[in-house]
Amino acid sequence: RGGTRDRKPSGPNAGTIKLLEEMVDEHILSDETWRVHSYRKAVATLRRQPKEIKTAKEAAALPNIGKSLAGHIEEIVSTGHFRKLDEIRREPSREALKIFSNIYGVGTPTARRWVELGYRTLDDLRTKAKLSVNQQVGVDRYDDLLTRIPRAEVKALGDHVKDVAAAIDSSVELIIGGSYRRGADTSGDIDLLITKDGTSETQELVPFLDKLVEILTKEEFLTTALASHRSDGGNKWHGCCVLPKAAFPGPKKDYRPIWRRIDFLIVPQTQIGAALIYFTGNDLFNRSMRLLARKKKMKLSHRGLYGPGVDEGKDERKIFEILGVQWREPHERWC
Ligand code: DCP
Ligand code: MG
Ligand code: MN
Repeated sequence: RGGTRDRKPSGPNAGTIKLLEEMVDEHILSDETWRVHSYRKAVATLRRQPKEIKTAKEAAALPNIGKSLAGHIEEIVSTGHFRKLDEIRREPSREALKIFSNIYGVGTPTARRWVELGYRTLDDLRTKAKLSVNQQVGVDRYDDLLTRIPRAEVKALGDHVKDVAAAIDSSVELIIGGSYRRGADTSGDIDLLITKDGTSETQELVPFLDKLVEILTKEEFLTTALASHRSDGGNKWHGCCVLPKAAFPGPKKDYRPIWRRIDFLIVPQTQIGAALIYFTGNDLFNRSMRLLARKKKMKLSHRGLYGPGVDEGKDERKIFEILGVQWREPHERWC
């Protein structure tokens, strides 16, 4: 979201790549899927070039760069500008489309519909639009939910939940997954996996999750629950939380009560290995692991790895082994 990238542009073509990637974001907003793909492929090619690509001719000779894109590359290098990008950005209502599509729980189709209905500001949405519960939170907490969470705060939030959890049931284990487990400096949200020794059914952990949410809500750590469209059978809880001032990992004068997105996921111990793989990601890494499983006539899900004579959910390392993939530490799973 918000045009975040895996890697900052670098190398001899960094300037060109930066503008092409900005155009990718504009094409995503306009739903120009085909252009999104062709620009991304061109960027990947440019990243691999050891020298600066200056002319359309040079560019067109490279793989995955067509004639018109090659022309744009020459324009960017020779003028420092990308006219088509400037034009798109000057379109009236472009700004509104950008703001709306950055709202938590709002996709580009909804953003576009609102723009077509004549809405231009968050205030327009507050007063005129029909908002779902999630969208209401997204609008009310627009800035909070767009702010990345520093690693130290993810840890502090996780530690707080762990303290409360231990008071309910000391044998329950909580693991922070997602981008935090991959070692990210900042995260978009907090993904907490909850498991317990000796459990084999999700149901066994439901009362614990209920209790945890109840207490954390009562003490106003959890500020709202959010509806989810991809929850299967009450094993997940989505919502927002706020770090208590006492737990703030910096000078207290810098403390602001910022709403953060938090996800809880209960996992029986028999599935924790597969769940850890899934909820550590990233999504591209997951996709390639699932693809590999299918190639080997197996099926990998967040519950386990299954196939003829194969049924492994508990052990993360064993799943790698059975798939024949060399073990990768979580911080090596960015793709
Ligand atoms: N995931 C996935 N496919 C999706 C969504 C999620 O495989 N479409 C998996 C991989 C993610 C994990 O779930 O790493 C957690 O999802 P998040 O959306 O929280 O993503 P991250 O934690 O990786 O990044 P962020 O820092 O933005 O939260
Ligand atoms: Mg996350
Ligand atoms: Mn998440």
